Amino acid sequence: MKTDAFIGLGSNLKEPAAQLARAVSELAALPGTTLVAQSPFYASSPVGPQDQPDFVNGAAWISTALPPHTLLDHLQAIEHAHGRERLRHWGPRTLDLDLLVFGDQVLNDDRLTVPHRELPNRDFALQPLLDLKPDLKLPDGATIANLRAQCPDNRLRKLPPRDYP
Ligand code: A4P
Ligand code: MG
Repeated sequence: MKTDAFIGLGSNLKEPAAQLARAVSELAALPGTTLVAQSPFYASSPVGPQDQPDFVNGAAWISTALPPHTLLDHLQAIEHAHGRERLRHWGPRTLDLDLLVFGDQVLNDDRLTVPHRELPNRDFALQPLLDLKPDLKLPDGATIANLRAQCPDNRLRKLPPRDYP
């Protein structure tokens, strides 16, 4: 059985939009997984430390037979392959892949909190989800559209398609 999952993508180092584009192809190539759609990419002001470049953010909708913790292993392996180092909480990074939503599952353990705990506070994650699936709901019934309307504004700027090397 396959589950619809939504992955948030973020980067603010080393040609961020190209990092995201590559990551989408890598997600599409995961075992037991197909890419349903990818969102437009957005430039966004950093949340957290302000002494870092703007981010590029987007999201991918996948359909996967992988269980959530195995999917997280793969997300972390992809981050690692992009040269991701964990230097500073909410600091600059070449690639951040967050499991935003995994079907209607609610997970809370030492490796995974799903839906992602910061999702309601982040327009740069909510807007791409809204682009992908305007009627998407969280397991508690909250609609992405309502969360997006209530969320702090982070100066999102939609990037033209394929605006990367
Ligand atoms: N983890 C728990 N739940 C999840 C989940 N749903 N998806 C655990 C992915 N990982 C999850 O993450 C730390 C641990 O979270 C992982 O080991 C995993 O087991 P990390 O990626 O190693 O560390 P981090 O990214 O520095 O911390 P955190 O809290 O995940 O940061 P965020 O939430 O990813 O935020 N501003 C803009 N404009 N755009 C951004 O994309 N991103 C961040 C990072 C800050 N500011 C930003 C952006
Ligand atoms: Mg993260």
